[in-house]
Amino acid sequence: MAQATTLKEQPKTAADESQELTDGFHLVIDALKLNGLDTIYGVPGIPITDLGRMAQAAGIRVLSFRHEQNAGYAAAIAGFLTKKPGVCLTVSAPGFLNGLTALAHATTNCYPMILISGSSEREIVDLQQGDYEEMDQLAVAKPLCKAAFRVLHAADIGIGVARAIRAAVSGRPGGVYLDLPAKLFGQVINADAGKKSLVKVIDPAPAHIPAPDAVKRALDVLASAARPLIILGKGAAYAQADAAIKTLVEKSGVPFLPMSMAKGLLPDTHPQCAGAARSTVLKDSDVVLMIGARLNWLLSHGKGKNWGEAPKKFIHIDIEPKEMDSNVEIAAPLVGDIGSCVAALLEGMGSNWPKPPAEWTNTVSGKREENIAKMAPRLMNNNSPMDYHGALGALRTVIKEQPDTILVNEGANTLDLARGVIDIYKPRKRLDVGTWGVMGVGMGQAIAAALETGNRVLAIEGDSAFGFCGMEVETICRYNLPVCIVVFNNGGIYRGTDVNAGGADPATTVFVKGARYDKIMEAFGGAGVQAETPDALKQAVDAALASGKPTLINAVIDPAAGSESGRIGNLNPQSVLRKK
Ligand SMILES: Cc1ncc(C[n+]2csc(CCOP(=O)(O)OP(=O)(O)O)c2C)c(N)n1
Ligand SMILES: [Mg+2]
Repeated sequence: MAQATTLKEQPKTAADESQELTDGFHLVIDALKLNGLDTIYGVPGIPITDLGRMAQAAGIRVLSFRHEQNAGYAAAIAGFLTKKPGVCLTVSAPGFLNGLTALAHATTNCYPMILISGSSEREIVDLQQGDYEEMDQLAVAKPLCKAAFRVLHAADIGIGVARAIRAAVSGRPGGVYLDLPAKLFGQVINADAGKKSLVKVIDPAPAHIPAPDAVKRALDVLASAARPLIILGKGAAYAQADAAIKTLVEKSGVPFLPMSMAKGLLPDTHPQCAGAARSTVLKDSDVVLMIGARLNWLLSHGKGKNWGEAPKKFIHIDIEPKEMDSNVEIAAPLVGDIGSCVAALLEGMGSNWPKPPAEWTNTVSGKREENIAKMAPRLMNNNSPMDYHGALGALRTVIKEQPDTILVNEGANTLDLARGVIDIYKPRKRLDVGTWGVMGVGMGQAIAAALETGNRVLAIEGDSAFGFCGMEVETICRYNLPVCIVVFNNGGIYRGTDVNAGGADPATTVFVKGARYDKIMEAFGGAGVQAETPDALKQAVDAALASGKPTLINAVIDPAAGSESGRIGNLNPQSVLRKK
């Protein structure tokens, strides 16, 4: 390892130094650039303010947020959208902790992300002598991410960044922590040695080719099905194997059910889409091919009453072997990357793969048409104040007319109902709360989506959800991003009608009545609109998307329209002592 020293120990002239020396700041920037990491989301402060400035000067896009958590969510979703690790940069202790929720969220959702955080003096931190923002950040991060590294010598920055990148994107992607102590940035080494120390990560996410006998087993199980089903998860969306997945679904003729963020891999209006017949296909299918979806709580763990009495056989495609049998027996595990697995299945299917029995596919499409017809009139109401269906009916038309728009969505009723109502037509055009159902991802995701794709963004936000990240409207205005936010303002969490049973304080789930979220956007030079009917809402969103100007629409929703916890009220524990 090259000897690292500080600048003042070098008996050289300034001219010599600038020609021959480099330092920790520049090596971090060079290492990121060498690996194509050209965007940083973060919040400046000691010890990383100059790193951000220098990175910006070196041509890296450095987006400054108002809170690290939002910067972290931006980095996480940038990872999902690009298959490159999204980078979040934070200051020590409190900034680091603010970013950590997003890192854990990235890991849970299998998004590649690197949280780079400055940290305080190791010697003082480890002796617990009370340094500025003292914290053993590496130890704190470790259990919450896929991998965690610390770099102590400038000559190791290249390797440290390379390890972080490979850990984030290879195998099952996830969050990686990279700890850079303040002292590292000023460490000086010979520029030539510095250059040689950088590592370009070759083939950061190597293909995992599935074993031929596993492919054959999977196809045998699929061929044996009378009532097959394909479930597409957000892993399938992440894989960017869109054409192969579409071919597999269409060639097999099997009904498919997209998980929330897999919507649009094939259009929700595709004749094989079983989104509107979810309960039927879960209950009555006999063979289920899972592609990049996990049998976690979102799929009732693959058992119980939602899955019906009929015995199931699962074929499971996942890059992580440990995922197999996590909840139920997997009849045909297919371990590999999704692109390789789908390609292998397609090859094995040959050219005349039999379609599933018409009795099954007709049952599924019959149910789907019935449910769509049932919902249709509710989506066309023009009530004021609006209910969810009226407002979402208008927004559904917006996405139908402008399917390249990226939809960001969070809330409870605002999330669950929008997921069902709004059809998505293209891959990776719906971004939401993910596996944890976390509130506050909206603005970070909207910012990263606009930045990474150049597309228009429509963020549909519950008023509570928006409150977790609302200050980033300033960020949206500052970078002049084409983001239109619609706040579904029902005056509360789930509903705005709750009453405190014990005193004068407001109930725990209600907010200020008649709040004007649109004024927040106006404060920073964006457009603010109050919309009281679905027609007015549609008009305002159309105008916002046409102008590309940051816009916030306060959509007035009937406070009594929602239900407790949206669609997952059953998860609330109940007191046996309280009659509801
Ligand atoms: C970080 C975090 N904190 C708290 C929650 C609990 N929670 C679930 S949904 C929700 C807000 C729902 O209200 P809103 O966004 O206004 O949607 P609505 O149902 O009113 O349309 C909250 C606080 C959560 N999911 N994530
Ligand atoms: Mg609400």
